[in-house]
Amino acid sequence: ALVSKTAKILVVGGGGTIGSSTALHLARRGYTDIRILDVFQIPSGNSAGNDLNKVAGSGRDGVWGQIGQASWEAWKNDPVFCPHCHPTGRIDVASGPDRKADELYAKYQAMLAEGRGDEFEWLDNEEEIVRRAPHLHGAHIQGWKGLWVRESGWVAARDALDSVGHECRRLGVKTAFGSAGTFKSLLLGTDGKTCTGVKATDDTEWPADLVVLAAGAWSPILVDLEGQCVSKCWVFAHIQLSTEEAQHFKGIPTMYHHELGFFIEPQASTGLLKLCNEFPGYTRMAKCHPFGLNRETVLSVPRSHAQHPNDTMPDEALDEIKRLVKICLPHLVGRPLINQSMCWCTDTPDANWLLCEHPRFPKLILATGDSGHSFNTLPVAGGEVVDMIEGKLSEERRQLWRWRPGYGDPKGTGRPGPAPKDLAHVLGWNHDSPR
Ligand code: FSA
Repeated sequence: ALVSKTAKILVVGGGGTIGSSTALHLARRGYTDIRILDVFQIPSGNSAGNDLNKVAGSGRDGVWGQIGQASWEAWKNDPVFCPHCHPTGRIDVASGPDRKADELYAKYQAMLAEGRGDEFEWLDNEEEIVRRAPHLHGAHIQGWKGLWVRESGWVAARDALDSVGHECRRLGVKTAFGSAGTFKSLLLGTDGKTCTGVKATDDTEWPADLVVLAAGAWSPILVDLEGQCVSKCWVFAHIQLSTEEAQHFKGIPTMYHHELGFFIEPQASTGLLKLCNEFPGYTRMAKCHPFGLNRETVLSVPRSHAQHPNDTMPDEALDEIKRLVKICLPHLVGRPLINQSMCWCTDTPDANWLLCEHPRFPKLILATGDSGHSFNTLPVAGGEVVDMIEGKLSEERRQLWRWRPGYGDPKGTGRPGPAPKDLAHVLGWNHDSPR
């Protein structure tokens, strides 16, 4: 293990998904001196996890399948998480027959071969889809194919993060927010490289034996990650449903379409239906100066909705959300799209986490590279980070999460399809201050 149970540990960006989970797992394993630093209290307004809901559940294969399964078990059974879990099932759909439909079918066959046939169902036509997803009655889904996934659904994201925050405080985790919690630089020891703490923007110095950088989309602009993470934003909007309308959607499975987007059962208490389009994300290239780089550089710099609530959304993204409504929920066409917002994630080229010690700054642990699939893992992500700190990762996982500049897809997208556009090149994105 890198440190003892009484070591002073800082979790930078600890108000978000990977950070709060790390603080929780450290506390549960008996570490006694943990402090979360973040711009905002948990659930941090800068976190993509500070959201009405997120897709969750198992259904992938390989290591991510194992992580998904462990996460889903915890979502269903761990008292910190289970009040926020909605096991409605999920349907992954394709406008097939196409490549995506073939891929889904191959996945179905693989699950059958593993003896997990009862967890999945192949939906070969519109009628079979509507039987699992009655709210798609009247939708324009002729010819569609789908895979129903039983061990899945959605989670009330903000509420779950809040729950982690409460549990952390109950277990004695300390916090600092605002300018005293906002990262300015690392503190280094007399050798000029060992990380010995963090300096905040108000110049508070927080000494530490170990620093975990879990700042999500902000990670690559705070500390030099040598191009391993590219931060991007994604878009969502809500439709306010009446009580009766929300009742009509009660218990519906999450629907995910790899090109059109996805939506989730509306929360009973608010009747808000969240809608997302699916696309490669937008960057926002701007000057910045990450710690550890001896000059300014240009990287994709996140711009938080919480700090810039008047920013608008690109027209094309709104059009795509309207297209999702038109195809899947035609009876809601024309309804106001409210609470329009963008949230920021950071992608690695191979879509695997970056969980390792920074090679140039011993005692600085990187816990980032979310790649869009970490919220699902909120109950276990931090356990993976602590396993890494304690030297308990399997060789396979140590390899997956390792420091790896230059590895993988040189476009740095971590996803198939076109490279992301920059916000500077799309219409309709207005913001209230100069870039
Ligand atoms: O399959 C899923 O777990 C949905 S991930 C949600 C999402 O909005 C992505 O669709 C998007 O591409 C990005 O990765 C952010 O997360």
